This record gives sequence, C-alpha cells and structure tokens, in this order.
Amino acid sequence: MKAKKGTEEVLPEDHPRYLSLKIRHNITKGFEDKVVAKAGLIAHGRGEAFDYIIGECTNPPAKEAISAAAAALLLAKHPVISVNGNVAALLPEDLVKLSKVAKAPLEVNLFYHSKERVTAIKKYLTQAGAQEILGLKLKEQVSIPELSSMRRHVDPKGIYSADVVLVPLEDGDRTQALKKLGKKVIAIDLNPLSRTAQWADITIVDNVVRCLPLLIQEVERLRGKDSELKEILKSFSNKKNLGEMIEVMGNYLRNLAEKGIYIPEAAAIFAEMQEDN
Ligand code: PTJ
Repeated sequence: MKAKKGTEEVLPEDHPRYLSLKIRHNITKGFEDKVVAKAGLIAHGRGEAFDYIIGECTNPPAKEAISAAAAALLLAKHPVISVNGNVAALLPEDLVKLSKVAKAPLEVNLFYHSKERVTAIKKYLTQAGAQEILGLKLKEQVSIPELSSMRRHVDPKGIYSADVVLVPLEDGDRTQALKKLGKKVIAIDLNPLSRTAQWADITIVDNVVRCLPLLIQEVERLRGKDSELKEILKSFSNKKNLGEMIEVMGNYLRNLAEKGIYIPEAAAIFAEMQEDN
C-alpha cells in the first residue's frame, strides 16, 4: 500500500504508530478527494478498534479463510470484486492486481452513491492501472429487488450475473441480498460479529490492507491446482472460522489482562506467541 501524497510532511517514519497513521492518512485523503464517504471515516475507526484486539496481524484462522477465498475465486465461473470508497482509497493498486490475477472485474458499488464519488473512485482505479471498471453509469445498471439501498443498482455484466462476489468491508444488508440471489459471498471484515461477517460464505477477519496482498499471493499459488481448491472449500466452515477468530480476540485480551502488556508491544508479542503455537 502506497502512502498518498503529503504523508511524509505530517508523519515521521519513526512514529511508533506510523503504519496505522499512514493508513488513516490515506482514508482522510480519500475523503478530501470525494472517494470516501463521511461514514467511511467512522467505519475505519471501528475497523481500527477491532484490529487492536486481533493483535494487528493476520491470524491463522484468517490465513485459512484467505486460502478458501482464493479457492472460491479460482473455481468461480464469473467472479466479481465489489469496490466501495474505503477500499478504493486504501488499496487501488492491489484491487487492480487482484482483478487481473483472479480474472474478476472491478465493479463500483456504493452505499452513499453520488455521481461525484463514482467519478472520483474511477480516477483512483484508473491511475492504479484499471482498464475496465463496471458500475459507472447508473442508467446502465439493473436493480435487484432484494435490496432497497443504492447498492441495489448493479451491473448486468458484473454483480448481477456473478456467481462469486468479493465484498471488502461494508454494511450488512447486501450480503444477505446477494445470498438470496444464489451468489457465493466472500467478505473481508475486521468485525466478526457484523451481519456481513455472519452471513458471508467465507469471511476473512483481517484488515483489508494486510489481507488483499496475501489474497493475491494465494490466488497465484493455487492457480491450476483444481483438486486442492475443491478440498480447501470442502473443509472450510465459516461458522467455525468466525468462532476461532472470536477466540483469538478473547485469548489476546486475556493475555493483556494477565501480563499487563500494552499495545503496540503486545502486537509483536502476540505474533510471536502465534508462531510458537
Ligand atoms: O463507499 P460506500 O458509500 O459504499 O460506503 C462504505 C462504508 C464502509 C461507509 C459502508 O459500507 C458502511 O457504512 O459500512 P459499515 O456498516 O460501517 O461497516 C464497515 C465494516 O468494515 C465494519 O464492520 C468495520 O469493522 C469494517 N472495517 C473497517 N475498516 C476495515 C474493516 N474491515 C477490514 N479492513 C479495514 N481496513
């Protein structure tokens, strides 16, 4: 993830929270550029809080969910990546890369829809190298009756005809609607308790910033290994995986309470603890 222009002026690289502040800067810059919705700033803060209590690292259950997500994308006939303001601001280059390796088009689909925001997101994605972007013209979209929010407008060549949809961090009702339409949903959400996390077929409880690069690697690693892909999907249970992530949170907090270690040192210790297990 590249830092947006201006980061170096405000953020000293030796700041103990440099990475987290750099990510936050990209979100606020995205807001100034009309890419991120006002509510996207709130969503980001909620994500930061959950990230603290998973140790700000990609935990083993999340790694397992990343493999399942890669398998689902590779086995899909028509996978699509849904793009909202937050993910466009944080990772435009990785979205384009994932779209290429998974052969899954990018579709802009916004809760707080406006023409201005769609244009701003298109600019970010195009600058990152995107060639085809779906969901740009409202009048060319079709409406899915299962949803009443602006997310109901979907591209006939994209989400409407997709069999697998990747929805990075978002509000809850759409996953349920997509499932009613018979689609497989992969969600990335730091909150394992959210409706999206609970409804999705595969939920990766991790920060999208860490997760997307790993997902790209995993798609590349697993490509062509069809029997392994089917096996990975067969043995994956989202309910079990979410339970394991909630347990990770509990163990992390317990460890903090017992040992009195505070973030960010705790994150490093936690990562070590997991490597030992
Ligand atoms: O760009 P739009 O108009 O489509 O709107 C996008 C937002 C995110 C504003 C909209 O979908 C929304 O309001 O979402 P919620 O209901 O706030 O849910 C966002 C979820 O993403 C929460 O569960 C957060 O914990 C989670 N989240 C936030 N940042 C991250 C994250 N999950 C993974 N990685 C993050 N960086």
